[in-house]
Amino acid sequence: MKPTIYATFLALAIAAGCSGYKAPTAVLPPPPPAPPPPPATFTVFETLGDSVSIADKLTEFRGALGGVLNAPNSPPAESGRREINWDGVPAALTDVDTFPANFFNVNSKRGALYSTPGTGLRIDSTDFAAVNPGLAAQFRTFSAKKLFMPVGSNQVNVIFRLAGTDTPGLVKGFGAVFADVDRLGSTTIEYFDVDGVLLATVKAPNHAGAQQLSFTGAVFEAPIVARVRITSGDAALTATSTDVSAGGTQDLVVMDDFLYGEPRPLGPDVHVTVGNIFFRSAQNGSQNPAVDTIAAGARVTWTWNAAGSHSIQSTGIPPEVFRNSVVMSDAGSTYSVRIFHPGTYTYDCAVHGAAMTGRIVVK
Ligand SMILES: [Cu+2]
Repeated sequence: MKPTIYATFLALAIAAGCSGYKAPTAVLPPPPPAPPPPPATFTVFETLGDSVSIADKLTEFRGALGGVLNAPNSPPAESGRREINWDGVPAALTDVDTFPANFFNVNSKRGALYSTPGTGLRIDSTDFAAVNPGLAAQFRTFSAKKLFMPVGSNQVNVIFRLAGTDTPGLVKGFGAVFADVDRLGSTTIEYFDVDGVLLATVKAPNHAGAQQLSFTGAVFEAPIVARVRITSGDAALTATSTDVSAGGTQDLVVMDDFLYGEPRPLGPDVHVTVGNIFFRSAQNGSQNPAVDTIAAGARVTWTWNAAGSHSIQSTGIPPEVFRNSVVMSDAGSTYSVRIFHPGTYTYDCAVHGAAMTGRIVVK
């Protein structure tokens, strides 16, 4: 009867252990292992071909961004998308290395601002033959006839504003058409949240030889992208660069159309008080459970207001989980998370369990 013997020994061991037991005064239970925060989920759209054959994928991408094209200079909208094809840029700002970084939020209001580690931005009507005659046959256009490229760099950042304003915006997705991607990985779009945390990286599909077009883009579940960083090929264009398809060593790539979600404002942060022994919403006073609703990508901050040791412990089922805090006991301690994936996120305190509960609803 092995199980019985086992149980007897166990009972004796517990009894022996408890006989000299004294309640610890300062030792707290170790925090449970933190579950991984839910990844921001997204859908990738990509295709390779000529200006006719890639069009269907762009139509699909537009649908995922939200159908309606909001016209240049129209006020911020609640949904839909914006597009930039460069072709309407005035002649005075074309074929120069000084294209204004704020043109598409000031001159033509579409909520996009650019920056580059290089020395400028260029809208080119010559397929970049004006920069380097050797490139005359290198790049095709998707929408004739202007193309885009930073000057002195292969990288450009796009940050977003509510169209025509200085208010930071977040987009649901972003995609771009690239000309002449020869090498997989030479051309990428990286997506960052409002804190600069990388949410996703997509690689433009490549071809070998023929001067084709590539499209790649990602659409998220909600507007959570504050910045994209585009790496367009291996190197900046120079007067002497030669593409890998023409005997050079570097994959030279330029950009045509940009498509992105309508920039939306970041949802307000919410605050929860951590008391002894309760969680209380600062928004609506609800308590045990404290119940708060946030927009995807917004931040929840818990602030300790009293004595006692408490923690924030996510108690949901993946993917409705977030990273736990450690146990803290000083008044004024804070803990924050951003949650990107819509859903309902329950939590309690690792010290007090079901006596302290809360819930975050992410829309
Ligand atoms: Cu507690």
